Amino acid sequence: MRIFIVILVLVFVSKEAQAWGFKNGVLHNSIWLEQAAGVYHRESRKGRYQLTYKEAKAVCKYEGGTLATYDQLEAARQIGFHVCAAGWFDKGRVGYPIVKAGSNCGFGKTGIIDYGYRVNKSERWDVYCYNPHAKECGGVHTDQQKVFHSPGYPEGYQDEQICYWHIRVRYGQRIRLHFLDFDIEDDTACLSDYLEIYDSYDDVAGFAGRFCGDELPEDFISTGNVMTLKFISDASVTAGGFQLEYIAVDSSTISENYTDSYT
Ligand SMILES: [Ca+2]
Repeated sequence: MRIFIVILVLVFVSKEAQAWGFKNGVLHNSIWLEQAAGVYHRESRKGRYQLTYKEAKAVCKYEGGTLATYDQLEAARQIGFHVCAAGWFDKGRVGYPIVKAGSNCGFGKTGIIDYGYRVNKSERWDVYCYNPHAKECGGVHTDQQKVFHSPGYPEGYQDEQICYWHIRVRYGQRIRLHFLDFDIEDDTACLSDYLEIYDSYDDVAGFAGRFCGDELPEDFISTGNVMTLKFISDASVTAGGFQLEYIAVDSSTISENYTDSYT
């Protein structure tokens, strides 16, 4: 019986690891930003390998960037940009940057793993964009505790922002979110600008709330060790933005009493 349970746990853990897409110590998910020297990797919101060349170009353009060139991708790789996912880059070429050789990625080689110029531009891959002036927006947080804020804070945020913050703490811990300041363009359904919380590693599952206006949202505690925050602003009217703090807490310490004493 005990062995049975151990096997169940192992199956669960390995499934979790797959869902997270860890490869060679680098995490890959549509919206986990990895950026270096202005180069970053993007998946379609639908998942991995869903972008045609035309769509890939549109993804970069939408964010004010362009497709990365081979040289830009290589420059990023030289400072540690390592992604185990093939994406379009400039001139219809496909490949990915590998820093550390691994048997399950990049055929054991390092460098730009180059699939060459694709004849069929309807093939579906990810994309590598280049935007050295990308607005500071989103990121991956793995610290035990951190304060972060909307872009430009305490100045107001800008129009047309799309930010994702991913918080990941140690396995077995949970994340407690505490808002310090909050001011987002107000409308009744939060359709214009909003901050969303997802009790999940992406914004597909685990929706936990959408917020706008200037009322501080209540503290939120994740059920697992990951959380995603998504901030969107539309084309007009901005506001002061927000600042928040998260702290990693051990699951066992969370109780009603804890909640009371923290606030
Ligand atoms: Ca707005």
